[in-house]
Amino acid sequence: MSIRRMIVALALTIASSTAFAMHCPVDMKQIDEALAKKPNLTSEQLAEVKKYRAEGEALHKAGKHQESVDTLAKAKKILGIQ
Ligand SMILES: [Cu+2]
Repeated sequence: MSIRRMIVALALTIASSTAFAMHCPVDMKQIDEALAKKPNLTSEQLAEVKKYRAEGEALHKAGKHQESVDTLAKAKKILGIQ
């Protein structure tokens, strides 16, 4: 692999990880906003949403942004976001 290709590959890796890093807080904010509106969920669903929300935040802080986005997506699905 040439130096030039390595630099391009590195730049793409940084760009994509930054995109994920930006995505988790947006998802967390959407979940918090939905929760603040007192969604019409069962207590089981609410517990699940809160569990995924907490897991997502922990994964985000651990730098596992893809896992975080996937976990937060489960919470969003229960809340009916998007
Ligand atoms: Cu993240």
